[in-house]
Amino acid sequence: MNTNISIIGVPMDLGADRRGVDMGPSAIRYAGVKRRLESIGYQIEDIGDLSVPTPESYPIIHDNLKYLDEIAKVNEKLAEAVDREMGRGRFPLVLGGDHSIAIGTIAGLAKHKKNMGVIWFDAHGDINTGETSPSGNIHGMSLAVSLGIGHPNLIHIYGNQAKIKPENVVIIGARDLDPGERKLIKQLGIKVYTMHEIDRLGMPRVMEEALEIVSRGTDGVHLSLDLDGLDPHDCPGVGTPVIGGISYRESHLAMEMLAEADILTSAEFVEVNPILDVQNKTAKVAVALLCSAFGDKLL
Ligand code: 4U7
Ligand code: MN
Ligand code: MN
Ligand code: MN
Repeated sequence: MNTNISIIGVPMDLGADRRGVDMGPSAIRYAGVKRRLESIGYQIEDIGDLSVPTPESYPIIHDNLKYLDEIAKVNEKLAEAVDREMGRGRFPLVLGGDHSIAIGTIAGLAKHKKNMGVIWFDAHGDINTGETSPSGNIHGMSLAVSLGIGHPNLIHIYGNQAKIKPENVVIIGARDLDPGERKLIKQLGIKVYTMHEIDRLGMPRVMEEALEIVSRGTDGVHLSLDLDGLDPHDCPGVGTPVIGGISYRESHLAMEMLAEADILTSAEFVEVNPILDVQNKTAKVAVALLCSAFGDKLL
């Protein structure tokens, strides 16, 4: 594993309805991300937060793609930052912010990785488009956009169209998929481990299969971890909680198996909402998971 990590904060909340995820990067820093990663042997450079416009200062122009232009601009800047840190030979660790920032993260990574594997850890598929989305919130569209499906202003961010391929993507933890998302997932043949598969096969088997899929023929693996993939009991501080999620232990096991496979080349932790949280619990879980993903073993 690359031991030089660059932290990039993105206080984005234009992609989600509930305000509060803009404080996510700050909450994760407060939970000790730098200190904890340093204590297990990593060199951390925190490049700070990108600037994100305040929703109150902008009108909503497209009801089915809220804050489209502002989100596109921030993601262009994020892509640039990720590209630059990758170019410096560093591991980009992006802290959100709502999940619309995956658009910029993945676009930046795509400059270096032409056949990247992606683990999308989430209660949701985030594979809506302006046409299928029930909310118009772009944080529910970022996987579709990265696959080259969606509004032209989003899919053309930092390079043309598809940044990743459906056969290199696995979704883990899904339990709230909209009708349009189900259709697209089937059409593209994306491998989804819903809560049903996790209950049935168990997390060890799910991760063995998932790791095989994302590492087969790929030139890197990106982890896009939405904290709402976990059960709201363990992670109450998320914008769109869905009951019946992945447990604290199962999620740690998943991260530990990922660390053992030693394939991770970038990661983002998103959707931490301190306003809805209880004593920064969700940010603390994010940091604990991060340490497991980076190979922390207690003994
Ligand atoms: B998140 C939703 F309708 N699917 O599109 C939508 F249920 O990044 C939720 O995973 C999206 O938190 C959640 O608005 C996006 C909804
Ligand atoms: Mn989600
Ligand atoms: Mn998400
Ligand atoms: Mn969410």
